[in-house]
Amino acid sequence: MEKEHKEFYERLEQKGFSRRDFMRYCTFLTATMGLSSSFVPKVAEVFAAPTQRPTVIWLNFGECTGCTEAALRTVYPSIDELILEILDFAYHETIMAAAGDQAEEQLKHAVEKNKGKFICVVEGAIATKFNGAYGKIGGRTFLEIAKEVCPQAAAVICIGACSSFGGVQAAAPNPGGYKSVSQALGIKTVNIPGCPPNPVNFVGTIVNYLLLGKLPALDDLGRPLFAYGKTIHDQCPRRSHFENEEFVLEFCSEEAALGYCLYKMGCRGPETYNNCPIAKFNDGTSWPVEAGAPCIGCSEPDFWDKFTPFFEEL
Ligand code: FSX
Ligand code: SF4
Ligand code: F3S
Repeated sequence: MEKEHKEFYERLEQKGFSRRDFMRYCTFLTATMGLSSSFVPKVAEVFAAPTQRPTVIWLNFGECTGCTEAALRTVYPSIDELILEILDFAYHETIMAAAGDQAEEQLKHAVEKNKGKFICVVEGAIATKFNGAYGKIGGRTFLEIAKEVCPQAAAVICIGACSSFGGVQAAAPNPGGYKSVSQALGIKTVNIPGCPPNPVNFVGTIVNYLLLGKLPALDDLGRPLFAYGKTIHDQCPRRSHFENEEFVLEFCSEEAALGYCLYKMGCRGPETYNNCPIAKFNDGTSWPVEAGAPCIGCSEPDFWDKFTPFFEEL
């Protein structure tokens, strides 16, 4: 165990993170997961001395790879890369060395070898019209690949708005008949929506699974309650301005500089469930409303259709 710890901290240092940065991250992660601070050492152990590293098969369908970028590269090197310490990636198009036929072989082999045990992470929506012709990899449709891989997994985790709810591909007029994974396959999935989602909510879901042996509690849209249990509006630091009817009516105005409420600039915080005000992005740097942009509701189903035109009060 001691040796493992030492090697872990050495690897961390090579990436530019001190033991202290790591403990800070574990404290933040534990709080985000809604666990008491007594869990911090246990959460640290999950990374520093993993007793299991579940196999992950990560599928990319109709999407922009923003979810992968958010999870692995926001600030390079990112502390979110710690996910690589606790998961064994058997297939991930962006980070694996194999390409072409070799990659396809790798996928087939990984599914066969880990049947019923692997975690399937899906990024992107699935085209369903015209036999799925709107999205193919290696000559096979997204739908074919998903049908072959997802039902064999121990759990299917949808990362991002696209796999969770369809995302921009499924926005009207949706010529390809794009659907979320659960709609396209008729299965239950754990959904981590956002465009892109906050990596900490993905990492929290995985750590919950490794630490407590189960997936976190979900809302009726499949979203972990620890992250999506409250609206943006209920956690927003600008909320008192909303109550006082102090609104920004124009970007770059005096009211904007004063940090007034963005409701009249189209903020969908009241309709949107997510933990952005608390978790923030890029290692806690900021989040849309803090940066002066209204929330566009990126973690809600059909937000492209439901919440556009953006930047206008509905
Ligand atoms: Fe979708 Fe992921 Fe939006 Fe992009 O890949 S959630 S388009 S930010 O990033 O799937
Ligand atoms: Fe609510 Fe948005 Fe105003 Fe914040 S900025 S208080 S989320 S309406
Ligand atoms: Fe998305 Fe709104 Fe958060 S736009 S990133 S849910 S503040």
